[in-house]
Amino acid sequence: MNHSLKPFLSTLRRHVLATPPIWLMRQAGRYLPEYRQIRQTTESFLKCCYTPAIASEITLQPLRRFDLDAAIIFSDILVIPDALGVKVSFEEKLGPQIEILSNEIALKKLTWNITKLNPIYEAIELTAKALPKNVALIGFAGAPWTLAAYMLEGKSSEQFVKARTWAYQYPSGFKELLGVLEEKIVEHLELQIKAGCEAVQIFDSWAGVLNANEIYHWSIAPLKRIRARLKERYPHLPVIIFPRGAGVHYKRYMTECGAEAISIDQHTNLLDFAKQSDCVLQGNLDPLLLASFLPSALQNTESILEGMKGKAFIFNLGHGVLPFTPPEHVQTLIERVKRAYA
Ligand code: 1CP
Repeated sequence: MNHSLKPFLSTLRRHVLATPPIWLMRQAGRYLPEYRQIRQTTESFLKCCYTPAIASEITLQPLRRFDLDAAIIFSDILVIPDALGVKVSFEEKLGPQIEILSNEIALKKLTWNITKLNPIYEAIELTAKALPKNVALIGFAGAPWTLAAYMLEGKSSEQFVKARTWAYQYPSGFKELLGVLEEKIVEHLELQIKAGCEAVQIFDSWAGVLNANEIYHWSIAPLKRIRARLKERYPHLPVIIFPRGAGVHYKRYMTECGAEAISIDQHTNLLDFAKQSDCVLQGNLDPLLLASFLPSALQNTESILEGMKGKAFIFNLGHGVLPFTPPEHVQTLIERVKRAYA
């Protein structure tokens, strides 16, 4: 075993460590008062993402408080539509607002301005230099379906009815859109890796709204192609996929996509899944328990730790840290995981 590897990266190579590494999706963000303060004094959320010193500072904030094994660069999945010339804004309470691609003609008008994303790569370079030596840096992107869903719906939605309907109304346009996004995602991930990211995670946050046929063609197959393409240039760089809400289809992601690890949401039974899994798993404490009732969160944590003992496993939540989570709860959770099998 390579003892110089950071614990998070070692686990991604399937080494079983005495203590599982831990990081949390959305570990930087609104539950931290120091983040809220920067947001108040910066004109917009995107301005935070596109100012290297600010994005790097926000990425590092949770590491100053907590003993985490990885940092995820502070950015957003919607920077790709933004660099495609689509209007994207983030409104307090409403969440992201995206200019809708009305039809196939609008698709032809997309232009790709990768230079818009340069500040993100600069933020990665700054952060890589400043990280504690045992902490790994994660880059990320949204998956084609999740990005298409926002671009066709214009905002968040429970079922993404408009987006799915568009896909059937304009099948060739939809296929073309997924293809364009696939290209741009690969390019964005490669540039993040080049800038210093040591692993990448691909978020298919809305995989769960798709039916069995759609989930294969719109989510599993594109993720498989993206993973294969990253391997051509960066054969040893680990990829984590997060098909949130994939339920019974999780297994298929695991066997078909070729990713090193799969992140499991809180609706899937992690311990059952682990019995039939042969890749590294990440997850899956319910973020609501962490926010609302620490004793139950710790109980859930105990059973995860017990069930995943002896496996290559990364502790995380089933989805992002909720904005109303007390930072002390996060502190207690991390301390508990750090003495997992003591
Ligand atoms: O006003 C604010 O401060 C904006 C809140 C916020 C933050 C802190 C948004 C808007 N994005 C982010 C950062 C972010 N987004 C990170 C980096 C921080 C970290 O993880 O520590 C990451 C990895 C994301 C990824 C992201 N953005 C996803 C995938 C993960 C997931 O939550 O499923 C998605 C779906 C988005 C879209 C988005 N951006 C912002 C919000 C509130 C949302 C979700 C809206 C929705 O529910 O549809």
